[in-house]
Amino acid sequence: MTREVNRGAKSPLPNGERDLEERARRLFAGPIGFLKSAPELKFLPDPDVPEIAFAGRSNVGKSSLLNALTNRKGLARTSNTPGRTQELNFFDVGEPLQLRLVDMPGYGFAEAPKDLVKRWKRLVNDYLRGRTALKRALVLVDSRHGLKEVDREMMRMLDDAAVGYHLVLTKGDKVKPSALGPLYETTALEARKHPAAHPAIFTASSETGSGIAELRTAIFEAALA
Ligand SMILES: Nc1nc2c(ncn2[C@@H]2O[C@H](COP(=O)(O)OP(=O)(O)O)[C@@H](O)[C@H]2O)c(=O)[nH]1
Ligand SMILES: [Mg+2]
Repeated sequence: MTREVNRGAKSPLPNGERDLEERARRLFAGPIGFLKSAPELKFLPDPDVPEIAFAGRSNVGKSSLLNALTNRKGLARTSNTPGRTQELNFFDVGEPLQLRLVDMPGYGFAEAPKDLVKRWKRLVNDYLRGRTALKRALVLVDSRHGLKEVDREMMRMLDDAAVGYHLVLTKGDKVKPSALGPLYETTALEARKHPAAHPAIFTASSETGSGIAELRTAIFEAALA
């Protein structure tokens, strides 16, 4: 269990898990490329490999995390213009293809027109409910803010669609180490109330790279192990 309380401490891993971590590292160091954007379900790629989806409020650090995980600067666009992308973005990982990362449109941006929110909900809900290739989701939560009502709504959507997910506390470098522990505890406590939430939650920083290797391993494990 202590391994799951990922606060940057190095705990010795059993051999099998070190092997997983190394395989994950190698996969993410290899070929990765943008496949396509799907503004509607009919544009989804064939569900021929496992998918891992990323969700989170706009500006939570989703694009930065995708770039950090894949060790590439410009793979996912990082921007300060929240709520502009309204598509599911697919990234192919591995050659031959092993898995897909799916960047879901951000939510919770202020002043979103009602019909845009409706469209977002329909697209995301339909994807979550109908996608057998979807193996797990990561719900990103800004360490400075903790869980917000919009995040809980996302968690309920995943619960209802029976898609297992991990919470990931992002921008860990932005909060004091002394604040990260209590934040971890309250977030984990709340995760326990959600049937599809995995008890292991992660902390990460795309800035310092802390927690990134552990996340890669979790993604690898969820998709391929
Ligand atoms: N300090 C710090 N800033 C981050 C981190 N991740 C993202 N950011 C910043 O937060 C802002 C939003 O990031 P972005 O990845 O575009 O968020 P997205 O809207 O969720 O895709 C940008 O200014 C990033 O540089 C992090 O781990 N640490
Ligand atoms: Mg983004």
